Amino acid sequence: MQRVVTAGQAIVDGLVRNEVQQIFGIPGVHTYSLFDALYERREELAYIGTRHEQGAAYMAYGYAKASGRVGAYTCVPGPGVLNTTGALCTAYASNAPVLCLTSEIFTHEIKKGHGILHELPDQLAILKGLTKWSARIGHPTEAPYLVARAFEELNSGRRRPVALECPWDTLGQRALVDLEVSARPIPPPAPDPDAIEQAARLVAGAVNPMIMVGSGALEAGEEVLELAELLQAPVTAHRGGRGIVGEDRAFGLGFASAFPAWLRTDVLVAIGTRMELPFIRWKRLPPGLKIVRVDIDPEELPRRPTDVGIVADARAGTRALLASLTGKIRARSSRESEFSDLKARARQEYEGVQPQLAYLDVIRAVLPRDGFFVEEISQVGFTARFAFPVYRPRTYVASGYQDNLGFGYMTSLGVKVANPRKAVVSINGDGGFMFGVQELATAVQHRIGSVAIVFNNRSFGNVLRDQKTSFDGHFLGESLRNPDFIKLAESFGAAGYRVKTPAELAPVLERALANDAPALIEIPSEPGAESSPWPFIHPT
Ligand SMILES: Cc1ncc(C[n+]2csc(CCOP(=O)(O)OP(=O)(O)O)c2C)c(N)n1
Ligand SMILES: [Mg+2]
Repeated sequence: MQRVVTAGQAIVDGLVRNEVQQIFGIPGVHTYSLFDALYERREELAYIGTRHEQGAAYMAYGYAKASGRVGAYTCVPGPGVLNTTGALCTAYASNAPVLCLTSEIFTHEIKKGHGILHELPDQLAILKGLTKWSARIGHPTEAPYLVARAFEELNSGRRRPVALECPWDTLGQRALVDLEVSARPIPPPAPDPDAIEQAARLVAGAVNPMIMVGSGALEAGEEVLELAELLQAPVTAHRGGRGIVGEDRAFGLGFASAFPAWLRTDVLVAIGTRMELPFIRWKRLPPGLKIVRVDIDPEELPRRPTDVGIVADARAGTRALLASLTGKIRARSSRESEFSDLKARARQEYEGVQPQLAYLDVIRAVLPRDGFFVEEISQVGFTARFAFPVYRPRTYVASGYQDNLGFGYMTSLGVKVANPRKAVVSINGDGGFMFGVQELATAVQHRIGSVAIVFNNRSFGNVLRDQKTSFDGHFLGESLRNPDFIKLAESFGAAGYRVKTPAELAPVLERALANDAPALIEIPSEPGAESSPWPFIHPT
């Protein structure tokens, strides 16, 4: 179908064709033609305006992480797009399909250095350095092809963010454009039969196998569980893979529970994971360990020692491994009671991580099984990684290896937009929450009922502990003088609650979730009062 349209209209048409239903953003003079096109298609593609570009990008990130659908945002070039770089590197770090849509200065001004509004020396180079793929749309006729290409990148292989920029003049330029261009993602490679055979032989001979999953295995829950049952192997995950096998099931183990089993592991089956746990957190490999990996990204495999690497989609690769194991493996006796002992022992060991654990227990008890939990870089967040059981894939939202303070509240709004009927809780430190506090206004304006719990210890608590224990109490930059969080929430039009004990939290959280409206629950405490979660993340 050929029509005379602006590049802005062609881009928006491409988004709609690729089933984008939601976009977050902030407009500006460079993107007016894009916004006019969004206005035309507002029934098909909903728009949520945020109070800072980082909010838009984190909401797109949360939307993508929680749903598996593409999370899209738009912003002006220069400072606008730079404001989103923290979220872009987070999406890159956690394999989230995020689309950044921005503009550029006038085409004839690019790289001239005249000092034009929002000019950067080389914006496209910055975008390319932060994404899987980025391109400039130089003419309206290119728009459908480059939008399709963006979706090919978003939906092929390892899912990571992409960016498109279209100069101010081009966005409003009209041309006869062929709009009917479909994205054709590259199909994943079929698992190599020789590699599968080799892997199956290793796995069949394992006495103490372990399965580790990352966000690459989010869609492979059924296959992973089947493999776990066949091998009687524990399944563990660090962040992105949590809930693929529910941690309330016999085979799903939080990483603190899995650690003692790790020390005896002879074959690791790692599916869709960089293996951060063994190589960066646990920092030791059991003697004689063999590693079998399934990963869609061929560049990922050589980064770590790998005995058998299978380049495949997690589902197809695991399915092929299962098929090859039939006949090679005899029924194994149940190890379920061993796994529940491991869980009970770990729980006993980390019982002392207080008061974080007591609060997390309450949140777990109140949050429905399919509710979402958005962590933060905080005392409660670190504890949650091993002590907050996750039951379903995608319901535990983290920031991947960036661990970037402040992502949580803004991300939780995107999670809620993608799942309007599900409960969404974000747990924030007082420090991290203030990174995105302005998005309380977005939550109220657009009725996004995510509940923010703010643990207010009047400090960057983690910094405080490190300066106390490792730098002789040379405190600098750790202490925070905060606003009154209740008044703050209320001034935005959100509900504000203050609770002082885990017991008080339960009814308040229940109420806040039942109201399904923006809410902030402050939990005050004294600086430095939390016990350290770190021994369970980096065990010695
Ligand atoms: C973007 C970014 N800036 C700074 C840091 C360093 N950092 C890690 S934890 C932390 C303190 C967090 O304080 P708060 O949110 O109040 O949580 P608490 O540790 O007090 O529970 C800081 C500053 C970071 N991880 N990311
Ligand atoms: Mg704090």
